Amino acid sequence: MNRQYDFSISSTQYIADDGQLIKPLPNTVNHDLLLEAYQNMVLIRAFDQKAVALQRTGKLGTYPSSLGQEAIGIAIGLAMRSDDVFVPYYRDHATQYLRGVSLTEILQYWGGDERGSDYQHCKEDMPVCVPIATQFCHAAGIASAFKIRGEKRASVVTGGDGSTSKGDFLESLNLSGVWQLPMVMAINNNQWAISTRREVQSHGETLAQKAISAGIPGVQVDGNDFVSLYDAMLTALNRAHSGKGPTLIEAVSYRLSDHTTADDATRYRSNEELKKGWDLEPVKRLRDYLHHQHLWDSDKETQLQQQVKQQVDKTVEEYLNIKPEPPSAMFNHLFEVLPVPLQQQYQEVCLLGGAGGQHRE
Ligand SMILES: Cc1ncc(C[n+]2csc(CCOP(=O)(O)OP(=O)(O)O)c2C)c(N)n1
Repeated sequence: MNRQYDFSISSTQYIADDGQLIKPLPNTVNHDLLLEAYQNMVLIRAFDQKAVALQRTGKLGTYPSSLGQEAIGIAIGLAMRSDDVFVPYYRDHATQYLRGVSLTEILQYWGGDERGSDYQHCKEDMPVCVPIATQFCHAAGIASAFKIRGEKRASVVTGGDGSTSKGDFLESLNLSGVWQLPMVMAINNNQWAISTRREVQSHGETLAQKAISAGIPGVQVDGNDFVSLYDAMLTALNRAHSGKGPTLIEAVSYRLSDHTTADDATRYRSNEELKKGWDLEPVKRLRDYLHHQHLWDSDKETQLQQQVKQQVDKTVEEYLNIKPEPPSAMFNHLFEVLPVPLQQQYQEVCLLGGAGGQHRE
């Protein structure tokens, strides 16, 4: 036998399912950070619940819930530096919010108004990506630009377990290794890609091991444990910022919601499995930990819930008060110069809903 290579994938968890500490907190994490993380996780959960309710009453378009992935979103958002660039997929409301995208903008986007992607802050972050895995190519491009310009910044890109089967993901992963790009790829392995189970998605034991083929570090963390993910993100970002190249992080979580509001997950998964998912969920886990440490109590929780409700209600009011653009606006957001085959459609839409044109014909 010639030369042999041995590989292993590490898997990290600090806070157990019952909120007890398994090992001492890493020195990147303190209690103030955990309180900040918890409060943001509660806010995003309340926002998410309201967004689903808005869709159900016809006031929002199809919406992908982030229920169960709050720890991932908040950890990424808190770990990133403001001059890094975030390249999100469609379940990343939490990170987007921490990056400076307002909750109103998030509702606006999912309400079908492209102005929701014209962020008033964090102008360099990318809009939500709905085509699966294309965002990895965008992130690789952005990271290449940072490298060529000698800027000590990183691109951070997210995707689901399903996205790791796509060529765009694998090509970007490979390129990130060859060019040693300052890039962090965080996979939200929430066990399902619509109705396709994780086991059907890949025969590999982990998704993190895909990093091995690209010659870059790949780690698996408990995606319901804020601490594990935050620490892994900081390590990966430090690597990227100091020119040491990319990292692939697989965060193991569970999608507690339907895939989107257009889906009915009861058609393909059992109640028992969902119940198990709820036993592992991230918000309760961090709250239990904070209780065990005497950092949280029921009065603080009641106060937080009231605060969060007010913030979400205000967001919804703002969103519902936005004057819609005419239907023709969808052409303007896509094209600077309208392609000839679409010109007739544009004229027809203008007749139906009034013009809103900015483009040159
Ligand atoms: C290129 C492309 N193919 C197919 C789809 C349809 N589609 C939307 S979501 C989805 C599953 C994605 O699952 P995963 O990557 O695991 O992310 P999750 O939604 O579970 O967070 C698919 C196939 C799409 N949006 N884009």
